[in-house]
Amino acid sequence: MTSDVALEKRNQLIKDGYCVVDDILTQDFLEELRRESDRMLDAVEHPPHWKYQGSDIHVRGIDESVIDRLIHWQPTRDTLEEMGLGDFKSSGGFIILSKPPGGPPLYWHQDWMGWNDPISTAPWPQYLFLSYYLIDTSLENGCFRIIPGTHLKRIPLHERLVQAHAQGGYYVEEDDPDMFYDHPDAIDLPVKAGSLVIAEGRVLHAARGNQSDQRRTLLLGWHNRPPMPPDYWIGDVPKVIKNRDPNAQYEATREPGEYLV
Ligand SMILES: O=C(O)CCC(=O)C(=O)O
Ligand SMILES: [Fe+2]
Repeated sequence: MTSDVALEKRNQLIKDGYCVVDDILTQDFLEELRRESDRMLDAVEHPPHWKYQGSDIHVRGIDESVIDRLIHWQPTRDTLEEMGLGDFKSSGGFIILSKPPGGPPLYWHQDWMGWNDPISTAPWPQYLFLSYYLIDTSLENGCFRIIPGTHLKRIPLHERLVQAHAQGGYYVEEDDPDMFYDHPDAIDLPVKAGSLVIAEGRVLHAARGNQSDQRRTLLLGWHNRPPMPPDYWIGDVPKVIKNRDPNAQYEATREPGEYLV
């Protein structure tokens, strides 16, 4: 990746809350990831609360060598480095999210659990998910959706959403008018198999339903960096971050509070 492209991608991630890097996996590794994720998906019962995510299988690198290789995949590490995001570290695993044929859409949500922490105001990325879709995605088979900029700015929809996943999302109705709202600013993000989607944990995102006859599998890994301005940052640093107590404990919450303006 040229330095111009790397900068452009980072700027898009900062402003919109996502960017896409094409062709990051080799065909061989992609096929291996498909085989291995199919094996793991087929080995477990799918409980009813997986309805909206399709599946939610957390796999650690120390337990599955294929996941360990994905965590350390050199083309991705090189890309992060080129983008100035080399200080992001993997949580140590990936989540297999596989929407079966006929699976419903995933509701609007964000995944940041640290909203009590002043670092939530960071105008730079702090908490990212790296997603590898293992087949081409489209409007028909459950592509990713996002409302750009919502990681930094509150919109009316924030007030109308139930918290995601175990915090409430599991139990919403399939026709919930807010959780599945057709927001005018939402964009669809169909991608090619083997592309990498880098996205903000704080941004509002969702996925379309799968109306195809093939499972739509995604491997999603959480990445974090130290709570301080990155080297590349030349903009303002919020006062609450300058004054942040590094030793304080912040009770986890997925509910955006005073730090989302
Ligand atoms: O299925 C997708 O495309 C996104 C999944 C997701 O955002 C989640 O499970 O939190
Ligand atoms: Fe999510």
